Formats: sequence, C-alpha cells, structure tokens
Amino acid sequence: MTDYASSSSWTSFLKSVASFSGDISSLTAPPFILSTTSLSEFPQYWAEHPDLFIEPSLINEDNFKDKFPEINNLESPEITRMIAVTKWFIATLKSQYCSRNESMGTEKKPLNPFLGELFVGKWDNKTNESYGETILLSEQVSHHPPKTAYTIFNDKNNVKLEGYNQVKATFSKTLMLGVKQLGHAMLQVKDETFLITLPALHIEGILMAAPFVELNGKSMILSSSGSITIIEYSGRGYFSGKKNTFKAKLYKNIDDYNNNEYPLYTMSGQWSGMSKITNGETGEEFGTFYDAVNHPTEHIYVKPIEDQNPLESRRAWEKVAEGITFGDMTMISQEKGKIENQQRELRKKEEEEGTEWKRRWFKETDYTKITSDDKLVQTDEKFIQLSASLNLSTKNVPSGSFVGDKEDLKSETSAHWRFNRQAWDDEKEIKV
Ligand code: HCR
Repeated sequence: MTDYASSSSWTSFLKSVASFSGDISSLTAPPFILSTTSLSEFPQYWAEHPDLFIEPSLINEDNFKDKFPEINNLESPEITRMIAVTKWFIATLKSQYCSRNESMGTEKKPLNPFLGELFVGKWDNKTNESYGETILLSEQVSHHPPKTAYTIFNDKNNVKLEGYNQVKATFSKTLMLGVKQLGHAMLQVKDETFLITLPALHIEGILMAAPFVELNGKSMILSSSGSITIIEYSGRGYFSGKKNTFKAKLYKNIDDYNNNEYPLYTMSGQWSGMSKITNGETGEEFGTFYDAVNHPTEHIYVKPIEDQNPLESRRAWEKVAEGITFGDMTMISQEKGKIENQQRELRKKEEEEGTEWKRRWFKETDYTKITSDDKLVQTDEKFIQLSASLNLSTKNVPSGSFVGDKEDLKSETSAHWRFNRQAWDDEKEIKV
C-alpha cells in the first residue's frame, strides 16, 4: 500500500468511481496518480526494439535457416518470419503495459489527447546503418470517444505498422478496472501482411493507490501467408506462479488450429522476463525465445519542445505537465482549462461554419458504407480477407471478437482508421 491510499484525495477519487460512465478521461484523479504523458504517445511502445521490428523483413529464402539456429526444423522463410513477428510482438508488451510502473512506480492516468493532437518522432538506428530510419506518426482522430491512429514505418526495409487505439472500460465492485481494446494493428513486411488483435487488460491495485496492469484473454497474429499465432495471457498463478505470463502457439495454418492439431512451436514464459520456445508436438526445448530483462529499450527521438508545432503533444501539454510534476492542482486545472476552452471554441466555430476538424494523416473507412465501386486501400482489403479467414468480426467490437459474438451482433458500425501516406508525403509543417 502507498501512503496515498488513505489520503482524502484518493478516498474521494474512489467515491467518484461509483458514478463512472465508462469514459476514463472524465475521472478527476489526484495529481500523484496523473501521468505527464499523453495517450497519443503510447504508439511509440510498438517500436522500442527497432531491431526486432525490422528483423522479419531481413528474413529470406537464402538465410532463414540461420536466423534461429537453435531451432532445428525450420521449414520456410514464411514460418521463420512469423516466429520473428511473434518475438517482436512479445517484446513490445513490457513497454506497452509495464513501462509506467518501472519509470514512475505505479501505473498512472495518462493525459487525454485533444482532437488533432500529434505525436511524432523517430529511431535513427545509427549503430546499424542497414536498419535505416524508423518513423512514428500518431494523431488523435477522435476526442469522444478517444481514438488515436498511428503508423510506424521504415522505408528502407519496407516495413509498416498501422493501427488505432480505443478502449472500453468498466469498474468491478472490487474496484478493478477492466479494459477492452477496440482497435487492431496491421503489420506490412514487404508483400506479407499480419493482422494483430489486441489483448484485454485489467488494472489491479486501485484500492491501494498502486495501480498496475495485467493482461488477460487472448490475442492473435494472422499472416497473409497462412500461419497464425494465438497468444494466451495470464496473471500470477494460472500457467505458473509468476506474473505477466503468456503461452503462444504458432500453427502452420488456420485448419491446423481449427482442427486442434499440434502447433509447430510453443513459446511460453513471462513477457516481462524470460520465455522459451519448444517444439509444439514433442515439447523438445529449443532454448530462450525472448529475454525482456536483458534487451534494453531504445527510446524514440522527439524534437525539442521549442521546435514543435502547437498541435504536438509535449508542447501542447507542457504547462499541465509542469503542474503535475509540482503536484499543483490549481496549475493543472488552469492549464487544462485553457486547452479545453480552446477546443470548445474550435468545435463551436466548426458547428457555425458547418465544417469538421480535418484529420491530417489518417482517414476513416466505414465498411457499412462502401459500395462495390469503391476502391479499398490495401490495408482494408487485407483486414477483410484475414478477418474472414478466421471468422473474426470487422465491426467496432473488442479486438479479436468473432462474427456472431454478443458484441458483434450488437454493433452496427465497421469504421476503421487507415494511414494516408500521400498526406504525410505532402506535409509541409510537421517535421520528425
Ligand atoms: C488503460 C490505460 C489507458 C490505455 C492504455 C493502452 C490500452 C493504450 C494503447 C496501447 O497500445 C496499450 C495500452 C497500454 C496501457 O497499459 C493502457 C493504460 C493502462 C492504464 C490506463 C488507464 C486509463 C489508467 C487508469 C488509472 C486510474 C484508474 C487511476
């Protein structure tokens, strides 16, 4: 328990949870639990291991057998790429779900981005010239409900990730916060596409003022070359006595998965620690799959605040962040109020003029509104194909829901955010 748990500010925060509407941004939390980082920054967690992000693109017919020398039965470059993609994905989890605990002691409530907020940066990969530059663009494309669209691309190696985040949260009677992620991510490696569904999570330790994240349920990686990895998550005690555990099964194709055949490989252990890879049929152990502790993260380079555009996250939130650092509630609410008023003015003006805020680099496609004449971008086409191959819902439902699930039957929309590369190539004001 932290000293804050018995403070009056925490007790009144806990009371306010009783009237929680589902919108996390509407909760007024005391300064000690506020983060100085906006949610628009979170997409950077996908590439804090730029080497692993690029690795699948370096695997080809000539070299695939040398890529994981400890595995003696590697059968094709496609399967080897799926192992590499699974490894990169597992490596992202520590940044996504543990990094605030490590840097700030507990999970914190991130700043709620305003519509049009931007976060951009890059990994130079200077130590390895062949990696080239990896760029992140993130944009707040909706405020109510909050949605952040992002892309991370490395042109030199022809790798691109795109996706968007949206969450749906509910408090349980025991004050555990359950969070479902609604978006998905698509990874393009040369001409191969991977659809990635996102795990559900819950926040424990709220009563004690020491929140931390645990993952639950499943997520999947589906490749356009046919293979599939299913990852199951658990907290302490289910697979082992350890926290942050996972078991990933990599199948050669969806039929093998559907028919309960043996997977080719099983990867298991702690996503925040050590994991191993074994033969999916015999259980023969090949060795370490990933060691999260001894694989330090590489942080993104972000321009100094004075060189940033007013729409860029760290510049826009600078004063609020200062207030949080000083624990000064008056400063926080004054500075937040300025941003909120500015946003209200903009929305009022747009309403008067009959216009809408123009999204900068991302475009929404609503599948319920497209006709057979509409030309879909490649990401949409692949998303539809890969979802259909496993009967996954393409609606706005918790990531990984199937057609016919309760949420799928309830949902009427199918609108997803996609990156518009031309808009970035034409960008004149924002530089990374
Ligand atoms: C739930 C969460 C905001 C959303 C964060 C997401 C889901 C965002 C997309 C990223 O790719 C993955 C991700 C990681 C985070 O772990 C997750 C956050 C954890 C806590 C935060 C809550 C809004 C914080 C609530 C804190 C209160 C109750 C004190």
